Amino acid sequence: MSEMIDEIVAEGMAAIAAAGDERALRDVEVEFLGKKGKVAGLMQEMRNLSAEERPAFGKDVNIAKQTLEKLVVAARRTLQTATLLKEVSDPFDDPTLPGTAELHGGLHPLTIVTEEVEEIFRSMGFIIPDYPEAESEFFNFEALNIPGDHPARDTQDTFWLKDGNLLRTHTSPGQVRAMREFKPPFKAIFPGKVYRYEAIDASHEHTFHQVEGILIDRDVSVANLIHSMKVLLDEIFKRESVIRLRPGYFPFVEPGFELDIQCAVCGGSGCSVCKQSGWVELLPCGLIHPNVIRHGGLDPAEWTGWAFGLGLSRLVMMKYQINDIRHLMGGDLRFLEQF
Ligand code: FA5
Repeated sequence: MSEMIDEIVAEGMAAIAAAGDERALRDVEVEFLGKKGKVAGLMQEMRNLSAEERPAFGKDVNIAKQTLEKLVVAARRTLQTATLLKEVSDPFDDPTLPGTAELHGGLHPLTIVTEEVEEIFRSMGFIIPDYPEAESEFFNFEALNIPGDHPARDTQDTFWLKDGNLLRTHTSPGQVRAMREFKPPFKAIFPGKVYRYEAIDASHEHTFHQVEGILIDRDVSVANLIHSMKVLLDEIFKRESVIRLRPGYFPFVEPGFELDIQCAVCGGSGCSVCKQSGWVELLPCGLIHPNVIRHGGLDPAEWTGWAFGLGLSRLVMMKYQINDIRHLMGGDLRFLEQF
């Protein structure tokens, strides 16, 4: 019986010595020391021994097992050292060279400014619902007092979808959706992407971002609207902004205003962003038209409100002094990595 043990130990020692890499060594380990390995097989032989012979045989098998285990550990260490030495002695591999820099993602400037705007409004108690980009003709136009033959439709050339719906041309459809969704009084903003089938240039994109704001309450006044818009712009630009107010026509507000901001890219002297005028159209706004309030399911004799539609893409351009809107959605990493 003890020859059997010696034979297996000799066989195991030879196999361990012959294992050329860690994987081969692992196979040898399993073959001899695994649960169903050769050493475990020796233990099965105990059944054929007398009670007196068993203790000595068990002891010898244990010694054999420990011998092989120690040899496996030593062989593994030798193989690992050899691998390491091979790596460091590679003439093309200089371990003192700096590693490859990791690439880190960053937030898009539109995301940064959207989050800022959301924070300003959230702190003033506004809620921020989300409304669909694929919109119905009813919410995008009719509910906003823009019937099919209205000339205002021409100012917002539309991408129509095959099913008769459209890609929203502005965030204003959310006005009626919000009135139907929330119990007045309430105030809400909804930022998002809008689409217009129009020629693009340094200040016009076919896909751009707006933030709509709406406040519904009793006895809302123009003075309240203008004050709120001023607070908003001062908060966004973190300084007193230079603005001007012009009458503006939008069928869904009455009266309506165009609130322009002095161009921050050129400081008012004229550039491609402001089309050499020194001013950027940024914040159209007005008191919500009674017909729109009615479409929202509210009684205009009781409820009034104001709304604005901030050109978010242009705001980002003002904040970061970007002179061409096409950079924003162009996907050029050299541009985006600057933020
Ligand atoms: C509207 O879209 C109205 N829905 C805004 C509104 C809301 C008025 C609530 C009154 C009350 P307008 O078409 O002017 O209006 O667009 C709003 C803003 O979006 C503009 O002031 C401008 O900053 C921006 N904008 C318009 N067209 C483009 C474009 N092609 N590319 C980038 N920004 C644009």
